[in-house]
Amino acid sequence: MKLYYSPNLNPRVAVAVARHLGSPVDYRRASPRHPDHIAAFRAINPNALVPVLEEDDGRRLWETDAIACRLSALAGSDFWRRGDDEPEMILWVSWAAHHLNAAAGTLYFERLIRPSFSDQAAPVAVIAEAMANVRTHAVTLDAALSGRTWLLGDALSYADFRVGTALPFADGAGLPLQGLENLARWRGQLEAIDAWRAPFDGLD
Ligand SMILES: N[C@@H](CCC(=O)N[C@@H](CS)C(=O)NCC(=O)O)C(=O)O
Repeated sequence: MKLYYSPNLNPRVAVAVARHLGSPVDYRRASPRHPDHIAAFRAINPNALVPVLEEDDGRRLWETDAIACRLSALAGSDFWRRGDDEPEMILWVSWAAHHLNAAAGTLYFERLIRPSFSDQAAPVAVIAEAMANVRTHAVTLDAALSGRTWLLGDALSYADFRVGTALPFADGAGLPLQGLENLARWRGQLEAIDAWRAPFDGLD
């Protein structure tokens, strides 16, 4: 089973999930958007993006959430919750995609990725809107974490990894997280997990 990845936002989460679960994957570093690779990579993922999980029977999954769901099932783990806790986990996975990570992803792109291929300054209005949105969603997250160890209560779940997607890049992307104590405490808990803090250790 192969996991195609790059060091960026979403594949970082997929690699962290595989490491956390001890999944028996062969990690394959990829540059799907490189002009020399994009056409060939579209045969692996028509979106030319990573992560992609390729199973030994040739089945492929793209999308970080689908990969986390599959790896958790293969590991026999409840990291991807089933049963009564599943709707609340999906709440956070969906909220992260549509709200927090959408806004944080804009800052990640404009401040960390754009400078690697363009010397044009990031658009001021885009940055201002993303900053305001990240702050709003970070305050929501901080309040939700009050009195809870992890997002679903006492035990870590995929919701924590998915909502935390942008946190490893928070300093470089300038995410406005100041003064949010519950969020800071939870971020520290994530950082204490080897698979989260250093998912690429020992990989190319
Ligand atoms: N919705 C997809 C997004 C995947 C995506 O945007 N991947 C980006 C990195 S964050 C990518 O492959 N960029 C090219 C690269 O990293 O080389 C997911 O959640 O997995």
